[in-house]
Amino acid sequence: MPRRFDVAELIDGVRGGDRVALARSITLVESRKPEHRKLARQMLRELAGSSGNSIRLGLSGVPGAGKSTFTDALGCRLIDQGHRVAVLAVDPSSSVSGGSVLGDRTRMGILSQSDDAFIRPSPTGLHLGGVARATREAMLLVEAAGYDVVIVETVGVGQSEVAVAGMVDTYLVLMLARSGDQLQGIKKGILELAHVIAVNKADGENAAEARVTARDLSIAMKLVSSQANERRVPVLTCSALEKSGLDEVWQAVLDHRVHLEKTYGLAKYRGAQQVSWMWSQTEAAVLDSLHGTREMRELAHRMEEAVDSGETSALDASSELLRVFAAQVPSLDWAQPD
Ligand SMILES: Nc1nc2c(ncn2[C@@H]2O[C@H](COP(=O)(O)OP(=O)(O)OP(=O)(O)O)[C@@H](O)[C@H]2O)c(=O)[nH]1
Ligand SMILES: [Mg+2]
Repeated sequence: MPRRFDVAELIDGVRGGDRVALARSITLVESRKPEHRKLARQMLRELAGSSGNSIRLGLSGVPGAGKSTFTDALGCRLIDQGHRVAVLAVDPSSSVSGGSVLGDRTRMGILSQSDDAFIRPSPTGLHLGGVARATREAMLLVEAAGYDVVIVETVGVGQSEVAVAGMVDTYLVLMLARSGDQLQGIKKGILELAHVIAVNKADGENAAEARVTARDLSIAMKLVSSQANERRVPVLTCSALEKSGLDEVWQAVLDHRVHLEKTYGLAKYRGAQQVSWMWSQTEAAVLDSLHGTREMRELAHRMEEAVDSGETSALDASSELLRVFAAQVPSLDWAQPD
């Protein structure tokens, strides 16, 4: 891979829908190198006016729920309707596994061959904060390249779902019939993020059970809902394999957008997401810096021991940490928050 990035060339390429330039511009936003971060910011600033014009859909579900199969089937359908579809992934474990979305490109075999689809696996070698940041920025790039549906896929475990919910307009959760994880999911708060739920694999012998699960989930979702007059989260069934129920799921996604627009406003919703993104980036940077220098780490170690042994009070130690940190602030480099 060449080391140098020509921002002007990348911007032209992205605007012109050139896939190689788009892929390369995403590689640039995935880089943590300070000089690359500077270039990435410059590129994103210049492309800001061209992004935002897409339906941003989050998709999650436990491994094997059928996310890739679903994305393939839905994506092809949307392309037939004239859309251009980008698929991104947030999978912090992919640095270990090697990237599941890339790994199962075969499951998106049809979509990956379309000129109107762009599939990008989760970046590797970054922790969740870095993956989330890179994916957000990649979303802006694919939008600037003219993709008007962006599907951000994530596995149904842990914090990555919260990160994805914070960057999309509509959050779709794929479930399995009788997987026994429905109520657990609710407890974990995963379903609280959902705007649309679909019980997948509603085919063959499984169809009846999927319908029962959907009904049970629908009842359970009413309990999750905190206000009586809140929008009811639709719980549908579909089969990604047989391509049934997909139009209904997509319609529910569009209905949610209409609801969002009417009640809150899409622009305001995205604005609020940006505000919390601003804070999470700022806070993460401060926290990183707090532990970022050798002097701070050594002081932290000493303070921990002193507090632990009762020699110093927690409050005094905290004041000391802050005093030394504050003295370092003017010389810190904040350019690289993750
Ligand atoms: N019967 C049936 N099988 C399905 C359906 N959708 C997916 N599958 C199968 O379920 C298995 C897992 O599907 P994937 O699409 O890879 O699931 P995934 O959620 O992307 O899985 P991970 O990438 O591992 O998280 C595959 O063998 C699919 O063929 C469906 O609607 N019906
Ligand atoms: Mg998959």
